[in-house]
Amino acid sequence: MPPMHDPRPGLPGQACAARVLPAGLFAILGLLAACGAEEPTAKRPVVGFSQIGAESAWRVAETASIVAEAEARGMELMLVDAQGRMEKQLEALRGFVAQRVDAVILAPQKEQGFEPVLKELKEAGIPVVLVDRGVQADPSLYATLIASDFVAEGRMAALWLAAATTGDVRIVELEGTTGSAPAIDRKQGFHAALAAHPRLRVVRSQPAQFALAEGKKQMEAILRSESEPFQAVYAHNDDMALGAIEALKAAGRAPGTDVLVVSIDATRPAFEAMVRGELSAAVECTPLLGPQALDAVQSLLRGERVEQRVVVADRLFEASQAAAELPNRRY
Ligand code: GZL
Repeated sequence: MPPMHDPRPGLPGQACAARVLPAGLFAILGLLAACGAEEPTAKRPVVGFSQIGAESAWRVAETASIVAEAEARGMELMLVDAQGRMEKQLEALRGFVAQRVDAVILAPQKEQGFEPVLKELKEAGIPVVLVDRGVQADPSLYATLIASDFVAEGRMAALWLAAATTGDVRIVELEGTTGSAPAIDRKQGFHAALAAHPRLRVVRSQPAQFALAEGKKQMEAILRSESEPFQAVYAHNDDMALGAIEALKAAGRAPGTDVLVVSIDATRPAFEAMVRGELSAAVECTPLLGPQALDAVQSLLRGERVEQRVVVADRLFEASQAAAELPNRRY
């Protein structure tokens, strides 16, 4: 029986085990023979995935992408959701060491605090693929970082705001999770770009942890306390922007019209807000990192080297493009 070709990348041994086997023992034996008498119980690779939580639509989409891709490639994924608690991520990673998983995918909540456990994973010979956020640690402790360039995202948001406005612009900034790579870098990129546009000035900057409810709460507090009007909101992600939009509307402001709102992620809810004219622009930061993450895992399990840094490309969408683009959105 000619071996069926499995188009999905996989380990040679795994190609057999991951294939969809036709019914009937004979077919299975024939297939195994074609794979060179593979053990019928060829071990599927076990991958530990330490995920931050489900704080935003982006995060939920990232988890779904990685889970779906592991499944499609016949790999066993142990997903541990830390529910936004850093200590639970560290606990999960030490659990992966104890269970001797074959590889780890990590979305690190903050930049600081992961180096000790990354050393333990390295000592255990377990390769680590970082996705979506970086860490302050010796780069030899992880195989690769697959993430967007958050500094560039912040710069794109600032340059768009400069091009979309004239005269003085007072800006309110809603920051992502304190200490996280995207919050640090999106702030840095935005403020560095503003240096060339002194008429644009950030007058308030508040952390809102990438969460819609917190974005709304912080904006309500700012609207109560800010004596002078502001003309723009820069949110480090869509969820906080959408929360701020709710607060602005409740206060009688017209988000997208008398106060421009620019955010990052470009999730489907952001496109829907742009179609409504409430969100002015969104910088895309794709969460669909499953294929690249599992490519890296499979390369590492084959003993191959991988790029230390994979930069995921981003682009900005304006409200005028939203209706045409919305049907294409996959998260
Ligand atoms: C970016 C990611 C950020 C998103 C937020 O890679 O870490 O975390 O921008 C998410 O929506 O909560």
